[in-house]
Amino acid sequence: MSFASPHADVELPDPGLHAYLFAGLGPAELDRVALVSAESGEMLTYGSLRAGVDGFAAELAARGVGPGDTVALLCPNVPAFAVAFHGILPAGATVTTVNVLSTAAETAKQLTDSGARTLVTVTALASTAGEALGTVGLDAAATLLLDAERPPASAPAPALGRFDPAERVAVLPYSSGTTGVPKGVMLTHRNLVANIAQLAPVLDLRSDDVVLAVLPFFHIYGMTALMNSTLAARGRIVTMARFDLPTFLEAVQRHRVTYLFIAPPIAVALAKHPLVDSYDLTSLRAIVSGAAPLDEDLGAAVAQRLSVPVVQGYGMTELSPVSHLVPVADGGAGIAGRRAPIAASGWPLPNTVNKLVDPATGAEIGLPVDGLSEPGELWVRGPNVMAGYLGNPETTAETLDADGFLHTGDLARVDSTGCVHIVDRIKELIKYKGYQVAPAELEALLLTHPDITDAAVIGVADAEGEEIPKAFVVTGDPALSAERVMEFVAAQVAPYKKVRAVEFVAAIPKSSAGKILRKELRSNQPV
Ligand code: 4UV
Repeated sequence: MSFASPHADVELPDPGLHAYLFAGLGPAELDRVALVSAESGEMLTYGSLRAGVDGFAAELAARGVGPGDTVALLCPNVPAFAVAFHGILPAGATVTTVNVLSTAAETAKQLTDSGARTLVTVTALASTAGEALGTVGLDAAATLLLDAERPPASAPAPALGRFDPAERVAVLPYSSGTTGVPKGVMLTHRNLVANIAQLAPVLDLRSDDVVLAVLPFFHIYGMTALMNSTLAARGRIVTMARFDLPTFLEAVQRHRVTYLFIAPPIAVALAKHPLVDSYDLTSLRAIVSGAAPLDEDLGAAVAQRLSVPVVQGYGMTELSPVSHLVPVADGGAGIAGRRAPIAASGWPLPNTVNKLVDPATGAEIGLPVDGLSEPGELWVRGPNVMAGYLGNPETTAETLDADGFLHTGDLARVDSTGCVHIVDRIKELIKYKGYQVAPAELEALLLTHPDITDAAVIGVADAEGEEIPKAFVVTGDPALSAERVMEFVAAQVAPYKKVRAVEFVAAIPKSSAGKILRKELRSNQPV
């Protein structure tokens, strides 16, 4: 039995993302601040943002970039990110956002897979960008530098021919999904616009809100929830290029921030760090946590210390990304008189339908009369479900079924009102501080070590309960130490992908088809 969102459907806007956000800007909105950097104070009004976006689109068009092309964006959270991101779309192209922590080799891999021939970046990342371009046979001419000093160009945007927002891919973020290495997730203009519209009544962002944007815009959470939803509401975004607690607290105080989007590691700092008491954080009215499970006691400690409601949202790159949220309106008061516990991920967003399916039997699990249901895999259908994985029809078919349901690979329980509690992950994916780590990528890398004959990687909890990647390694060399294995990986991957624990084993448990039996590895871990 499927269950629908308890919210009334919202109207799904027709236009592409650029027109949806910028076409209706009224004269009174042009002088409002859209983005301001917490670090440099650099600022863009809605008027200068739109002018910059149009000028950037014109510049790309003059370089020959147009429909069918993909442009890579390697940029931290600075106001110019929005200029580049939204400038690529009216040029008719697709944006593939690259994690700023990526090594040159990882960036090159994404350039190759996505087919991007142009890379937009900032001076600070130009050397990684240059190395990556060199690897794929492109030279510096393929780079477009976005500098704070660069005045927004004032050229009019290129005339965009008619296009179908439900067909044209707007962004191509990378996600490993339920299995394997990272893949390009094709999100259309319609997907992104729909998710902003579905979120609007539930997020309750207003034009007088000030949102602190420390979660990266290159990840779909930052892109849709922080950047695009705030722009749609005509609110103000305070950008932070990286998390550091004093700058974060100072920014909340100085900019009178009202709304925070966080991932659980930031909740730990807000609940526990003594520095929090030294700042005036009374401007805050809402905190949304997502990207990984938030512990009930931890969330409650943040809510109590800051006197601000803390609610969870649940999302996945393949869902543009949000499918569930505890409504922020009414201070998280809930639905149908039911206040969700902080540990709950919330109710399905408007215009979506869910199913809960027993992964062993395929049987559907219905809503319980009271309490929580049995656990099942969460399936989601709605206008925010991706078009598919780029160049990967088989994996697309395994994830997205013929009825339009996306199989999330997450195990959930649900209450009688349809409020979802994520209880476990049945897919391979590991989350380190909210960042995706694909075991298949680390396993392939470990196998390139001359002394490693077999390897498997799973997520385990460290002493603080934080999920970390752990490698199981088979070697014939008794001198190979855990440290050497960790150093070998660390030298070749972005820091969040490091292997942080190693166990030497005689053999990796595998099925008769040669698939790693991760469940078996997991069940041998101390809890
Ligand atoms: O693909 P991804 O990296 O995507 C995300 C997106 C999270 C968002 C986005 C917007 C929001 O407003 C919001 O609240 C959350 O993380 O990783 C997808 C996987 O991350 C885990 C789960 O395993 C997904 O399949 N995950 C995401 N949110 C939660 C979560 C959560 N609230 N609780 C437990 N696991």
